Amino acid sequence: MPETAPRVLMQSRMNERLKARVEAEFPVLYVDRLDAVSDSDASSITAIAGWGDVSSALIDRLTNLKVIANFGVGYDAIDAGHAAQKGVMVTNTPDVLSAEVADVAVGLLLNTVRELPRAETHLREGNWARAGAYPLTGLTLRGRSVGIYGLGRIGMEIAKRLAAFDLPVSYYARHRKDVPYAYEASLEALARAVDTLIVAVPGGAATEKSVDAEVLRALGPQGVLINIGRGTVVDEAALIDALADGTIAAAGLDVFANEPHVPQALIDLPNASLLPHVASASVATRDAMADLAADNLIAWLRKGRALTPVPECAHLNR
Ligand code: 8YV
Repeated sequence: MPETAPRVLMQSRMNERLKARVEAEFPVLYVDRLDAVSDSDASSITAIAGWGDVSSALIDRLTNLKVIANFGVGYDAIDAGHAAQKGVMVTNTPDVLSAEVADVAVGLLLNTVRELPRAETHLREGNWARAGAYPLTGLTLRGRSVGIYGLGRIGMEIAKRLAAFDLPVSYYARHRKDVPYAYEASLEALARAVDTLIVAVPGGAATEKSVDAEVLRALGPQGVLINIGRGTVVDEAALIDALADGTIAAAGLDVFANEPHVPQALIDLPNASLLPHVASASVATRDAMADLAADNLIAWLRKGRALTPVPECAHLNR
């Protein structure tokens, strides 16, 4: 049987550079959602680029699929285990965004404890001249001890930055690492040991709602939660309760359980600092992510070798 000619499936709302890079090499079929691909088109698709849910059912429908080049480091929306079983390569974009995301994690922490966005609103709305200085913030970064949940590439970059802020850092991850930071054997133990918890783990079943009511209680009334990982990691309902009743002091969130929908209860809380999933969203970093996703896709389709396969698929590399 002749090889199916490459044809790439992509969501139409996608990074322009990634679109341009892929279009320069292969025909592209744009869809609103990946699972909206019609049965008649399904067998012509050899690659998926960008992001979107890729379930085992979708992988099975795309009978000639060879590669899924994810535009992002987190690939919890893709059933990579199923892809690997079927010999379908999955790639992601590690490293190129780590420093950018870590910068935003620290910025979000400062925004949360020092209320910088609210202070700016105070100025912009004329309240400084009219009503006087912005109130002193009840919280400060000084004297805090920080726990990082997930010490991968992004977690390490965050830890490096916090050291420059003279803050003690400890961590919890599945495995202890050879790093100069204190290790706690469980997430709850980490929350108990610190007053500032930064979530930098991937999403997916293994971490779903792992930051729950008990972990928030362990963090305590001076506690600050920062999440730049995935919204699914935090039990959002428990967090809303904890912020409302003083179980913890404040939270800074760049990611949410059901993006782009953010619960109104969270928006209404004055002690929540909220960003619309922007940690990697600079032109320079998104360009680097687009190039790495495109290079992965091209390398796999043309040479059978991916640059940054996800661990589940690393063995497929020639
Ligand atoms: C992007 C991300 O927002 O890399 C990730 O896992 O969450 C972000 O950098 C996402 O990939 C959408 O483009």
